[in-house]
Amino acid sequence: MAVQPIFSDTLIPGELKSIAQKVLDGERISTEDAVMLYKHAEIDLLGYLANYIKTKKYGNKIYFNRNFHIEPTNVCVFSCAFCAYSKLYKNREDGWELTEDQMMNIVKSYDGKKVTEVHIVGGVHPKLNIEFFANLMRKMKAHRPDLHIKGYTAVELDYMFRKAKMTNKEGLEYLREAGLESLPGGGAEIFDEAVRKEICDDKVDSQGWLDIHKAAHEIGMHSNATMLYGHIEKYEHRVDHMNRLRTLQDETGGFNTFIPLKFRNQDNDMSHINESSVVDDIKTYAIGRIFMDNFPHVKAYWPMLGREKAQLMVNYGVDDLDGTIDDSTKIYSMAGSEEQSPSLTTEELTNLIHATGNIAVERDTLYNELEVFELVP
Ligand code: V47
Ligand code: SF4
Repeated sequence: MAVQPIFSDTLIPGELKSIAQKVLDGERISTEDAVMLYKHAEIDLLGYLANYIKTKKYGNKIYFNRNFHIEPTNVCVFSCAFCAYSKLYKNREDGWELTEDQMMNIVKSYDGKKVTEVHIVGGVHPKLNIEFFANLMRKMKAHRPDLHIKGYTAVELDYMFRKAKMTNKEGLEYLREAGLESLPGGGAEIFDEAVRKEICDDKVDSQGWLDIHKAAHEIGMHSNATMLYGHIEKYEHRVDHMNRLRTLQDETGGFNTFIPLKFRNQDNDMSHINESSVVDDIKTYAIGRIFMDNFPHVKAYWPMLGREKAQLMVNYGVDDLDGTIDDSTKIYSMAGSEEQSPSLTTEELTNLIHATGNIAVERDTLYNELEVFELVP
């Protein structure tokens, strides 16, 4: 049954009203519509629409998982202008390269703990090859078969596969045999070629990123997709980025989650650029939910956004806050996030969700529901 128009002309100009009606009728909005929403819609309207979609899908559930990160190294052959993480940036001293034993000790430190996912992500070290990471994952799986390995951005994979002279499919199948189960969404940044040239010229290009995710989906692996926003890009570039992802998702259906990543400006070559306002953050999450109609989930990654803004985004279409993290990532603290030691116990994370008036639901990486934490009146 079609939803009746609820917006009066006096409150909302005609063009916005017809976009809003499309959303309420479950129709896809165009790229022009999305730019129009960015430029002219109030956040109240965006919140209403994004939450309408979110609530229709998931009611008042907000998902989280119990996870930790392993960051094998911050040595990186690339030189993204926004990166505060790479050791090679201005020859900073505080670099690390973890050995296989050190990484296995991290995994072992979770023995007996209820974590379901390890997220492996790091710099692109010239000496660490596909064989190294395959051996590492074999050992992890032998030690803890139930731990889902979500690992390696398309940037890391592209470099590994080229060095190993493997096609994307061959490389992914090889890593899957070793234990890799899904791909994180990093490295997408902004697909527009001119913007990409300015901010991360030397790593995998936009088509290369999309090709790796497509190859993963074709062999049955799921993945996520990020968008780094709030730097030199324009609204049109964000919409183009989302459109390239939406188009691939129409073809493969392999993406789980869209994750807008707010650019943080500390200690990198783009520090002169102001960070986005909270209004812009809200618009980006809400329009992400509205435009990406074939993406099941929209995630506010709290270590980057900060826990209070992540709570706010739950009212703007977000249904997932990622995980407990356990102080195991440095990417955002080094770039200036207010979360300097990101770690939440399950109780803290469920309390944070309950405080927004929603039910907290623990999920695994593929969004199977594991436990429901009801609101206590
Ligand atoms: O690709 C780097 C971003 C990403 C900065 O798939 C920055 O579940 C903001 O993709 N300001 C890597 N962002 C992390 C990532 C991720 C994180 C959490 C969950 C998932 C998932 C994926 O971090 C990079 C880049 O876009 N990044 N520097 C910065 N200064
Ligand atoms: Fe390397 Fe990733 Fe930093 Fe780019 S964002 S320099 S690929 S660690």
